[in-house]
Amino acid sequence: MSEQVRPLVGVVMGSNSDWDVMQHAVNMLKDFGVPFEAQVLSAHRMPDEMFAYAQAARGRGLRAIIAGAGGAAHLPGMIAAKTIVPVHGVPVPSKYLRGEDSLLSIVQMPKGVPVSTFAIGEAGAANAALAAIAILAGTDEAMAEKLEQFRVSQNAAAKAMVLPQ
Ligand code: RP5
Repeated sequence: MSEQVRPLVGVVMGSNSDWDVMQHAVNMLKDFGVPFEAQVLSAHRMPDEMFAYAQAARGRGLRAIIAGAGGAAHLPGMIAAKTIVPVHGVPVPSKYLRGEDSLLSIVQMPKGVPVSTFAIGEAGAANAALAAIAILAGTDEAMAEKLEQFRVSQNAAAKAMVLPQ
């Protein structure tokens, strides 16, 4: 899956079983009109392809990479090891440990190779996209304005919340 123009954000995930969660990152990028690409890139099943993707990322113009994986979630850290493009890690809920294994695998990067780690699941995926958008907003005033408006709309929605009587 990819947009027509040159992608600025790469979304990768360890399996198509991660899609239910990772689609929330893709949907947010679409909402903001961010050119992106999305694909399966498995750390343990596609290690050579993973390194090739990471090594080419900066030269291809990617400004951020969102990497989601579950279980022993090596993908974000191993991509980060091979590129200076900011990597946003999304812990995908796992079958047996509910994603706590994914979270700890991603968040506990040793000093020197950062991975920005987000919440387990859908909120993490959406927020990883918002963080990527914030990076783009640093040099794109129109994107910055969209992000400001997004916050304004959330403020209005929260103020309009009504509790049961
Ligand atoms: C990880 O293993 C993937 O990121 C996924 O969360 C998990 C299970 O993968 P499948 O067995 O569903 O392909 O690599």
